[in-house]
Amino acid sequence: MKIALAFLFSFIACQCLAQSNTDESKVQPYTLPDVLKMPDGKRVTNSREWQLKQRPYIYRLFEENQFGRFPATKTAIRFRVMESDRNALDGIATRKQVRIWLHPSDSTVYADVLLYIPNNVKKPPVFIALNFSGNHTVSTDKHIALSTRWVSSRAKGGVNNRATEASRGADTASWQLHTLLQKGFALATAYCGDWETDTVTGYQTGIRTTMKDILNIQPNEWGAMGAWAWGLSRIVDYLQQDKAVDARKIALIGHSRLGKAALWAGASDQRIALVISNESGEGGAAISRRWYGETVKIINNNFPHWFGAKYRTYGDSVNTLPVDAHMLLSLIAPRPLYVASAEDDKWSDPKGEFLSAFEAGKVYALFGKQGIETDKMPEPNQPVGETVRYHLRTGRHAVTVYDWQQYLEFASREFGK
Ligand code: GTR
Repeated sequence: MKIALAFLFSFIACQCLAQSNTDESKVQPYTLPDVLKMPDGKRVTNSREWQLKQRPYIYRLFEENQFGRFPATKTAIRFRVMESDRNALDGIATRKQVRIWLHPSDSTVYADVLLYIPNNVKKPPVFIALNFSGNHTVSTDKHIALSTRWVSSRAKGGVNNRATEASRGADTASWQLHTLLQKGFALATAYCGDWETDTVTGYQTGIRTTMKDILNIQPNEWGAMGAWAWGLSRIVDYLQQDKAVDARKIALIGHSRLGKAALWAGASDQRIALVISNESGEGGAAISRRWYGETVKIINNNFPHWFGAKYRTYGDSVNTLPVDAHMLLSLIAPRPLYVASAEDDKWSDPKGEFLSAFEAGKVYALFGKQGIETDKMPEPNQPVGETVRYHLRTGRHAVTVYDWQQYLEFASREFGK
């Protein structure tokens, strides 16, 4: 009888986790892993213990259980400025299109970075970000090279999974390039598909295959999130030797799936000085243990190529996952972190994103930094917090003018501009 009941309950739990819930009253109580509890049972009491012991321990837990291994092998990238113009966008910025070759001998393995630098600021801070469908979607600037790679069939102007002239500027609303430049920031962006196209078989032609011998890692030891995060680190490599920008002030922003990749990049590469997660949801900023919106099971069913193999085994047993989103956010500490949600974007679980940002404050406190003051969810369009900041915007899943206003203000303050 007992066995039958246990079976019935676990069957019901499995069914639930395969479905999505957007009713807050159905969220069951859960216990988050204690981010400060060390493997020997003692609690971290200061920032030194965190940096030397706990941080590396938690980082490894994420490699083992969620993202897969992040290649530690260093590679010497080569790059060339393929095109530049000091008079771009009616003279307000310098545009550079830089090709980064990743492989020491195979010249077909490269990524293209589009860079805009405001002309009226000396060594500006720089936003870095991956884009969803090619650099040419970021601005209507007709000098941006059209990506020749595979693009999603949902990409505007795409024909047979390739960009066309009609794809130019398809995503300008998400970037607010002019405002960013006017506020004195540079932008460096690359197409996520330059590292790995976002399909189940994308790894076969992406860096997880082409770089496997160089990086000493097999394709199944990591996922697309890892490949994208690793790619962001290569953009940082490039920026570190471009004297036109201040590479000590790199702010990384990622939206949705690229927000998950941004958090993993920020955790993996501490040269990134500030991280912004825009509606990254499940596998990003949202607490997995809450049964709300997308679940571990759903995300791995729909996108089996995104994470490491072990993550796929937790679909029916999320409570046994040794990590949760608040621990991922904690890996950004003490660097400034902004987490944002949108009211209508229930799939990303706004409350779960808020609660993990709140929880991460415990680690920021070790450094004397203030996170979010209370665990009471703020009203829409009322940002809260200091070094960890959060807002719930009204509206849908997107990056909007409102979001950029907050991020630019935050980065200006944190970078002392
Ligand atoms: C959804 C996915 C989310 C989110 C989103 C996006 O289909 O379930 O995790 O990443 O895509 O990237 O827009």
